[in-house]
Amino acid sequence: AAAAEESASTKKADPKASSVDIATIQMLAKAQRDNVETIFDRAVSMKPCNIGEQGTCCKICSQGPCRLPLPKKGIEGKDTRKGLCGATPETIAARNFARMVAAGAAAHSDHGRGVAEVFLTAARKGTHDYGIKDEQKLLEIAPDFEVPTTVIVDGPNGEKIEQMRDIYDIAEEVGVKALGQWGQQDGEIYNAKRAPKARYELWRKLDVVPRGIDREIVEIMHRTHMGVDQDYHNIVKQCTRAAIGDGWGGSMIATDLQDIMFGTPYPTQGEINLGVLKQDHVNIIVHGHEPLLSEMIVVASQLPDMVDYAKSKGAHGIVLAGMCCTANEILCRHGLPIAGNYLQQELAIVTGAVDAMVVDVQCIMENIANVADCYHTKIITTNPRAMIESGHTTHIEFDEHNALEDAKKIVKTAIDNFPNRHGEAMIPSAKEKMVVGFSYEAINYHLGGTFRGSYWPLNDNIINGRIRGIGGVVGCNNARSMHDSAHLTVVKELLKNDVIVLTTGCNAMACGKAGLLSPESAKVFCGPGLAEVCETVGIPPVLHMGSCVDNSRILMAATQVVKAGGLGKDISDLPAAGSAPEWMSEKAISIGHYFVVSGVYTVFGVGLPVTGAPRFQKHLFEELEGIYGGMWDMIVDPYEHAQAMIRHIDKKRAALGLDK
Ligand code: XCC
Repeated sequence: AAAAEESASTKKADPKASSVDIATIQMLAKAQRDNVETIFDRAVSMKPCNIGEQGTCCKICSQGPCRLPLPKKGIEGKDTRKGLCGATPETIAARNFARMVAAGAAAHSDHGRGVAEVFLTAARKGTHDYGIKDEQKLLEIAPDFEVPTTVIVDGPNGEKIEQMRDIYDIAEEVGVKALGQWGQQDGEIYNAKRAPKARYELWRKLDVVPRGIDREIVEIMHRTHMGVDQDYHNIVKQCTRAAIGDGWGGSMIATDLQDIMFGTPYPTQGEINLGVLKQDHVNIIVHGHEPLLSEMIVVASQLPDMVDYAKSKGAHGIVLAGMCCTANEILCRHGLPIAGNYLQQELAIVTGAVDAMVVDVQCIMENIANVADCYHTKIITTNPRAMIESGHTTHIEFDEHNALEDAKKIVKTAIDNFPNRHGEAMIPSAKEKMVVGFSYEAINYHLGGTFRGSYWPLNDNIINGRIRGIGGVVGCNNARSMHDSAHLTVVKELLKNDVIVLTTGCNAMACGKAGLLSPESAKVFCGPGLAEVCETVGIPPVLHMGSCVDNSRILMAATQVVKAGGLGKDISDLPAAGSAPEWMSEKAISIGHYFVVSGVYTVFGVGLPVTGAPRFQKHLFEELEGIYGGMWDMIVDPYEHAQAMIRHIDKKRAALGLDK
């Protein structure tokens, strides 16, 4: 057994078969030369569990785990599989699915809660480090929270005058009401009404408008406890409440309040890939998700005394680069470089050039501590929710009330580590330029105030067929799937067929590395209609809208398209489809579900843990269309995946009477 273990752990991934990204291939080869094991190697040594993959392993009580794989010869006649308590494969798979929605919604929403708390502190002027940067956005969202922006006062002659309220008073009231959305027990979350009227009314009719963000997540945990909800339709209904509470609730509040505090993204230039690191600079990578931390590290790393301190240690300056969604946050707001997406986190350390990797929450692989141990990199954890049990990480807790000072301490720790590099680092030369920062406000602005404006009439171009439809392609990397490959195949196939792509998360980074986020790429990759539109307006054919909580921007963009008119009354009428070709995290499941119940046909790659429960799968993949107008699908082959999206787009075009 020991020998088998030995040989399993010494299996190595083939770098060229692991990624389409040259920097990743080079660093994976270096890791292997350096005898450093990465996720790519473990993926070839460890095979996933077949029953878990099907979604039919139940371990919610201690009488199991009950394992209900599909019989090899398929189901003949009645499906008699059941767990000890009698749970059907449908109940088991639906409960497992629901728990993924709960975890995903919890992750995004807890992020949003943290933002709302800091926002409220800033509104009450309880911190010097955060303030109100985008007043316009605050004024735009205040009415959604039923917060008045003006007040009526008596004029000098007794007449009534309408006056603007103090911006910090408005902010405080918005902050209190936003924060209240988590603990609300009854009624409806405010943002549900932001959806197109038809969608909101459908949700009301179906009784799925979330009462409060936390409540719906807790209720999933209760319903999926042993012996509670045993009807997969009813379990999915609760998934719907929690997922809407994520997309239109916690995530949307996170996006909005971050924009107000740190600025709403507008198109800006940036650079991506491991080539952004510099040999003669202190390199700091901020990795994770919450911009509360990274925004302050941006400020701290640019302070003259910090730069001077770096120089005193022999460096020429400081490079601050991002990884995962933290990267998207600081890229879209400040144009700061991105080192890479999820599967590149270990490899950034393998360069030997990263003096500190600063992490907060989500998508942080535990193995970065082991990899860092082989080089000089300091892993700095910062969030009390996310520590790594290792002798080799440093915890510098980030307290928002003392934000800048904490950030300076973190930057100083990185600088102090610069002289400890083990000789010459090896930094790949690959890096790519990109244009990013397409918030829906930015898109609106570029359209001259409306999607049907004269500058960039998106709706008109969809109606006249130059643009065939809209694809939202988002989500993670997955070590079970060649790094970035499915992302790029899906996106390129959509572009070739005149489908404009909105992107966030690790897909956005894959597109950036492949040059798809530059306006020049339109003439190389797009069909003639889309190329013409992109060239006229000067935009890339793939619009980078931000991080994964910013999928809420895609919901709002879709809503704006509906409201601009000419393409039906609801999101489900639009010639649009969603995709996550390389998903891996539970957050992706919550995102997928809120897109589906917002009316979007949503295709996942890699695999979905529902295949062992055929009736549950049918409910998600077919029956939901009759209820919500959107449904799930899973297609591993990326070409077929894109073709299915295009077929759906064409179906919607036909229903709208276009292309006649
Ligand atoms: Fe997935 Fe969200 Fe993480 Fe990238 S970073 S791996 S969740 S796409 Ni957001």
